[in-house]
Amino acid sequence: MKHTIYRKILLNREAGKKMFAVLIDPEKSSGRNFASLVAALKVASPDCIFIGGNHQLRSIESMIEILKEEIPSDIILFPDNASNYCVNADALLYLSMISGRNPDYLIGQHVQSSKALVESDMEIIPTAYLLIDGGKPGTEEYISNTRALPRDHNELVLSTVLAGELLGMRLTYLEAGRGADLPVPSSLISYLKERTHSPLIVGGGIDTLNDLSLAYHAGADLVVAGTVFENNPDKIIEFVNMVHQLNEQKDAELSAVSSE
Ligand code: 1GP
Repeated sequence: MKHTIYRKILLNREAGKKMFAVLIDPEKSSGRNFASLVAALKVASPDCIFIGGNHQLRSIESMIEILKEEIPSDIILFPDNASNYCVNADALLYLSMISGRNPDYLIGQHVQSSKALVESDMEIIPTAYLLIDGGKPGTEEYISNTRALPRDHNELVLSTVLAGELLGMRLTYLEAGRGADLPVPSSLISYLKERTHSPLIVGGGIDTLNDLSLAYHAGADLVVAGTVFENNPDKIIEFVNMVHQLNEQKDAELSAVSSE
């Protein structure tokens, strides 16, 4: 089993470097939309592209082929159900929705896809997926038939993340929901950062550079954004530049410390 991308995430976290992913929903990114998305991604490539959607998708194979040819980002599948994957991506987040109690999203979907995934060449990354109340009922709740965790109950979220870690999940994904009104609170991110070990992915409702900066400063290792780019792909460039700036600052701090 490969661990290349997971290792990259760990190494970046150890070096204090932040990572950024653009979420592409294939249903909303066809034709001209996709072409302008690719054009922006070529100017400023994020660390990863997440491919995911809430519904049954058309074939995403050719979309992945184009992305792989055009940009250097890792292509990671972020599937919403067992049949929602194709094997030419670099990795797949093997999500277990541990914020909910729907067995289908805890293990059922996994049993359906496990054999094919083991036979594929993709890196499979066991990921604890937690829906956090994003200020409005999200599609994720509706589709999974689960309820999001309250955004102000830090201890409950912590117990859930720790349970995921004890079960062997390598990454923790805090999801406020696609197009959420409110991103995951930075106070919750920092609370978890101090008390957990797995790299933290944060997504949902991150629409501004300020949202992005708050998530990183609170302790997010990898931030995911999608909706904000749907009508304005050029914004990707601003977001990626900001991550580069933060990482350059970190490098400068480290070299200042080592030359003391
Ligand atoms: C990824 O669902 C999010 O975790 C993406 O949310 O579309 O609101 O950026 P947005």
